Order: sequence, then C-alpha cells, then structure tokens
Amino acid sequence: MIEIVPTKPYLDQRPGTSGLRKKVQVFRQPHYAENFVQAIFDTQCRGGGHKLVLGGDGRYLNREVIATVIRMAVANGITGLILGRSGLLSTPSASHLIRKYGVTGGIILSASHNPGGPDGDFGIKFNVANGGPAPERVTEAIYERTKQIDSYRIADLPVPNIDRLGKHLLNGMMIEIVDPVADYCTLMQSLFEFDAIARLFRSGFTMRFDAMHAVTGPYASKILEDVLGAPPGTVINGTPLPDFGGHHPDPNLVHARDLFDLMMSPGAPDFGCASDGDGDRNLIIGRGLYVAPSDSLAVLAANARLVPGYAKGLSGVARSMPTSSAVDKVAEALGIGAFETPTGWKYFGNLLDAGLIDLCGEESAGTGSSHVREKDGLWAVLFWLNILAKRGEPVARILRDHWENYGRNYYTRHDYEEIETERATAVIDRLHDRMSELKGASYGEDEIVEADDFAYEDPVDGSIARHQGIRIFFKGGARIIYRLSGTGTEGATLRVYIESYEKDVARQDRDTQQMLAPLIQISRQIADLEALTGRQGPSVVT
Ligand code: VG1
Ligand code: CO
Repeated sequence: MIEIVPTKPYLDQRPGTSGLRKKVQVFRQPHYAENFVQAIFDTQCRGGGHKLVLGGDGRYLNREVIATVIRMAVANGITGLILGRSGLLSTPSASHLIRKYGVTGGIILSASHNPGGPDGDFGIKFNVANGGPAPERVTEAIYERTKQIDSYRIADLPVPNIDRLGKHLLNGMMIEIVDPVADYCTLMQSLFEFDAIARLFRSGFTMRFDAMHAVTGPYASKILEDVLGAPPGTVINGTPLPDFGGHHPDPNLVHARDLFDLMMSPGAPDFGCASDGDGDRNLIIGRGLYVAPSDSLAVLAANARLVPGYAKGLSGVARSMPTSSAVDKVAEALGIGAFETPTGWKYFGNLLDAGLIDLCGEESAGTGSSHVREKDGLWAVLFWLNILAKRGEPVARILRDHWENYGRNYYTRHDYEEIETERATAVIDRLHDRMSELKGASYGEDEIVEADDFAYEDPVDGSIARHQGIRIFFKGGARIIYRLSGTGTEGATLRVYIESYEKDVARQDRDTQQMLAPLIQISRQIADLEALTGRQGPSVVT
C-alpha cells in the first residue's frame, strides 16, 4: 500500500520571498511537487504524531497536488490533516487554523498574486506552528533536503471526496474536511464591532469588493453579505476559478483597474476594495481617492483604538523596509516601538510572537496583525469598515485628516519585470560600486545624505538577513530603494521604490507621479536604468 518511489533531485527548489513559486509547466515535471513535499516531511515532520493544515487558493493544479499531499501525508505517518473543503483555504485562514488547532504547521498551495491557469504559476509554501511562513532557517533546511532527495513515500489509496465536510480515517491518518470560512468568520467577529458595521450598511453605505475570482470570494460573500448584511452584489467576481478568469489576481492599480475607474467615477460607491489570489493582500479605495497601502497601515495604526480587538492600544508596529515611513510617524506620536524588517511576511513572526508589535504591513498591499501570522486582506477591509462605522466620515476625509496631522508620504513603486537576470544584478552591482560616491552628491535641490545595503538583525533571535535592498536617503526624508523580487517566475524583476515627505497641507493633494518626478528621474540616472535594463521605463507603476 505504501510505495517508495525513486526520484532525482531538482536543483531549483529554493523557496523565495513566499514559498516555492514556479511555472505550472515546471511543477508538471515528473515528481517535482512530490520531491518538495517529501523534503517538507523529512525536515519538518520527523518523529510521530504530526498534524498539518492543508489548503490552497484554488488555482490550476490545486486539486491534483492536494490529492498528492494527502496520499504522501498518509505514507509519511502524519496523524491528522485539516483540509479546507474543495482544497480551498485563504492564506490567513490557513494561518488561523494552524494556531487554533495547535498543529505542527501547514502546507499552502498558492502563487498568490501571480497569474494562474496552465500557462500561469503554481506554488507550495510551508507555514510553521505559530501559523506564519517558515523562517529562513526552515526554508533553507527544506531546500538542502531537496538537493539530496532520492525517493519519496506515497500511499496507493483513494482520496476521499474533498467537496464534502466530514472526517475520514485513512490508514491511521484522520483527515477532517472543514468549512474554510467558519473559523475565520468567528475570529473576525471577535476583533471587530460587527453590529456597528451592520448598522453602517443599513444606513445606505455602499461598497464594492472585487474578489478577482480568487480565494477570498467565499469569505467576503459570507462575511460582508450574509453576516453583515451588505446588499447582494457587493462582492463581485466571487467564485474562485483555476485561472482567475484569465486575469492577474493582483489587487493593484494596474490589475484592479476596473475597480479604480469605478471608484473615480461620479456614481462610485462609498468604499472599494479587492484582494489577491490567496486572500492575504488588500486594496483600499475611497470614493475619488486611492489609499496607498503604506498610508493604509498608518491610518489603521492611528485609529486602532476605535476597534475592539485593538482598543487597549498597540504595543508596537512594523513595516517592511521599502514601505513608506508613514506608520513610523504614528508610532512616534503614540510613543510605541516601530520596526523595519526586510520584505516578506516571515520577518514579522518573531516580533509578533514576542509581543513587540501587533500591527504590521508592506507597501505591496499586505497588512496584518497579531490575530494570525500572515497578512490578511479581508481583515484589513473589516478594520477599515469598523473605523468608517465609528468615525462616520468618508475615506477621503479620514485620509486627508491623517496627512494634515502627520504629513503625507508620497509613494510609488516602479517595477521592471522579466528582465534578464544579469541585467538586474548589474543594476544592484552598479549601485554597490557607486555607494560611497553617492553619499553627499546633489541633484538639483535633492541631496543624498546616506546610502547603504539594508541588513536586518532580528531583535528576538539575533539572526541576520543581508542584501535586502539598496537604500538611498535624501535630506528631508525622501528615499529611493532598489531591490530584486523574490516571487517572480521568469527572469528577474527589479523594483524601485520612491518616497518623499510633505508636511505642507497646501501641497498634499497633488498627483503622486508628478510630485515624485524629480526623484524618479534621479532613480533612473544614478542606477543607469535605461542602459543597464535595456528598458525605457518600468512595466508596472503602482
Ligand atoms: C512581493 C512583495 C512582498 C510580499 C511578497 C509575497 O515580494 O514585494 O512585499 O510579501 O510579494 O506576497 P517580492 O519579493 O516579489 O518583492 V504574496 O501576496 O505573493 O504572498
Ligand atoms: Co498573496
């Protein structure tokens, strides 16, 4: 019944910013997924008695790999598996289930905001017992194992019907198929004032939630429409599809353009939001005004006391390094700690576990808190709704008030996608070489005061992450950051993050790209972007 299948290592199974992410065709190679899953079992589930959470974002290959993992789990002596019905679990709800049931960890099948379908991407991610993404020492151990693997174990068993709730005992492993939404909904009810939000909807407040045919659809429909009473049709594109309807499930101004256009139109609803492939990102747009993710984090921090789950006050906040420093200003005003971590959610885990922070976020539309150990798209939307219900003001008023109090951090990210790897590394190398000459250099009115290669020492376990991005600091608080993406599946993606600070209220309502134009120019000049990338400009601007 248990087969031991001989295999050969693949040498490209090192997890990136968020798990192992590759083209579907790569995952289609013989034993490719099996090797990686066996490496997880070999390194993370040694000894007996391990239970795991399993689920994915529903993309192409999800069902096949779910079945494979179930059969491999049986063969590897896993004693319990908690599986989302139909193989679906949003990333934050998987994180919650791991914590709630106190299991060893979870296997999440997702390539998040990357496109799906037969020509799209697939991914496998391992989360540890605190519910969070595996830290670097764990992903490195899994990777090392994939380089040595020569066989994997799989049970020759029929897999139970995963579309029905229930428990099945499979050769000593109890598999429980759970409603993916139920526990998550209860958690949200424990954090937010649902009565106040329901009253808001009853008063005629209108909203549009674009689930982008990704995993959040069932969560948003249940919580917003069924429980909170938002009118049917509030959630659009609510059915998860294996190819996300042919779209890129990335809730940004490019891929959620229809929502943005709606929100800027005369008939816009009060509130517009969207989430990504695996439900951990959020896009927030008020009627006529877009809320940059970095600003959203700052607004949540500043208003946290209005929300029951955070009413006792925040212990501290954290943001990834390229995220604008808007939240730092709130932390300063509140007199609480502010931490700056490398890109990727795994770096927040220790800070959350140690109680040093309870709110954190990234410029890439990820916001989260101590309620789970992942970023959480729908949670962020509910947090905003709770604030809107308590303040009784529109999003635009709240954001402009925020800028008036704390100043505005103009912020943009320019991505050069799918460029040749050599060209991308040449940009970073060039900046490295020029680092000392850049310090003190002036470009028009802008003077560089500092430049470095960001390294992070974890304040809890002392681990060090180096080469996390080149930072260029200007007089007056402006910054330019360059780093290479760790989630792409083709060539390399160079990300350039540009930020400036504006205290003067009269200058806070300008167009972001216009305000940042001089710095954007400098960012191209000092890194020789045109010559080195071979591109005249970025492929995506958010
Ligand atoms: C990107 C974002 C990062 C985010 C990561 C995973 O990584 O920049 O902030 O944590 O995606 O998000 P990179 O290395 O491509 O810049 V998700 O929603 O894909 O789990
Ligand atoms: Co995601």
